[in-house]
Amino acid sequence: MTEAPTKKALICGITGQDGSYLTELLISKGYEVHGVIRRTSTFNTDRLDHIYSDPHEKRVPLQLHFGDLANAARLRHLMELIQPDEIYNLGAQSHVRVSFDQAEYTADIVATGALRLLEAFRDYARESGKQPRYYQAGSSEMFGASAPPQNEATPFYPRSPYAVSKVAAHWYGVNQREAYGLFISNGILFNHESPRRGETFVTRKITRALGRIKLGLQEKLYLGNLDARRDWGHAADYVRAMWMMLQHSEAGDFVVATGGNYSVREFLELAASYAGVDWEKCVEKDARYFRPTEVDSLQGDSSKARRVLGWEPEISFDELVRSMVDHDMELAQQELTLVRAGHKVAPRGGAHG
Ligand code: NAP
Ligand code: F7E
Repeated sequence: MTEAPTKKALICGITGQDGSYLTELLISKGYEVHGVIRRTSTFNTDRLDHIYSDPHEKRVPLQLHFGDLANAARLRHLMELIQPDEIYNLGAQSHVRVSFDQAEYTADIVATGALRLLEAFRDYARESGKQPRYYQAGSSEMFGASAPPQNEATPFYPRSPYAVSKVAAHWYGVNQREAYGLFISNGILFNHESPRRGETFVTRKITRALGRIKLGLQEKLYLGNLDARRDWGHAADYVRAMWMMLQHSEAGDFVVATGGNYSVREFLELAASYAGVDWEKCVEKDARYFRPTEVDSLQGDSSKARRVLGWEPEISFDELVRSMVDHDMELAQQELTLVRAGHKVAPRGGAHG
């Protein structure tokens, strides 16, 4: 019996939260995974270090290539070189607050960058004669001011340069699907978090600070709007939905969400009670973390993904919060050990977090 050829995936945005979980999932399914990484002056592969092996070894399941969504020629070259069966575009300047300060850059990477990758994909599909499949990482931010619950029929009403750029990327994908008959699926994913979440997104900022406050490494946690409401799921569940979209017989657009709806304050209360910290004594408001236009409430209706793909989340909100607090308590413990040994540790929370 002949073995099925190994599937190849190309992931743009592999060093991010979702990129690392998706890589684990694809390798567990026997894929050869290729990732696009940006050249940086310090290592940016922390989230992949546990998966990565020496490229000099024979048949390594993960290979990394320098590239950037700003560089069309390189994206095209990588596609021709790797000949992937599946392409996942997770690359983005993904911070909503930062997108107000760096609107043009955000549009260049999130909107035009998606177009660059899609055009490389179209030409690769045509020239290779293969039928590759493409996933575009869309966001619930595209719904913005549209009232919850939001599903595939809800009008987009973006409220930030990031969200406007994601809407453009979404429609570039739809247009290429219709114009050229390509397999391009858009995920419309609601917020998803994990212990690997970037530290300037609110959930991780909270759990990271609670660990440090509990162990006396930090006194205050500065936050913005505590009344915003989000539908928070776990990233490991959400990358499975991405993969399922590309295994389905037809391409389409899919909302991925838990259906829950909690305020930032509720997340904070739950995390703080689990961590054993009195949050009212240490949390202060800081105007710099408010957005010029806010997205007040997101709650996804993912009945299409559940019905058509058979997807459903496996990790509850409670489990998500606990796993993040546990992880960050452990990190704070490691920092405390360093401090006691006389090392200086950097304060957390960025200028725009
Ligand atoms: P993330 O942690 O911020 O990761 C973003 C990834 O994009 C990183 O690998 C980053 O590389 C890469 N990137 C940034 N600029 C790039 C460029 N110019 N060229 C190529 N790659 C670039 O985001 P995430 O949470 O994993 O989210 C993955 C995708 O889903 C993003 O497109 C995000 O906008 C979207 N999304 C996220 C959520 C969510 O709740 N997490 C929800 C809906 C949609 P560096 O490591 O070098 O910075
Ligand atoms: O903010 C409020 C803030 O930055 C959530 C990205 O992955 O999910 C993410 O975007 C809420 C907002 O995520 C702070 O105003 C209060 O209402 O964690 P966040 P986000 O903006 O929802 C979507 C789906 C994406 O696609 C994005 O890529 O929390 N908030 N105080 C704060 N937010 C931050 N960051 N920091 C604060 O101090």
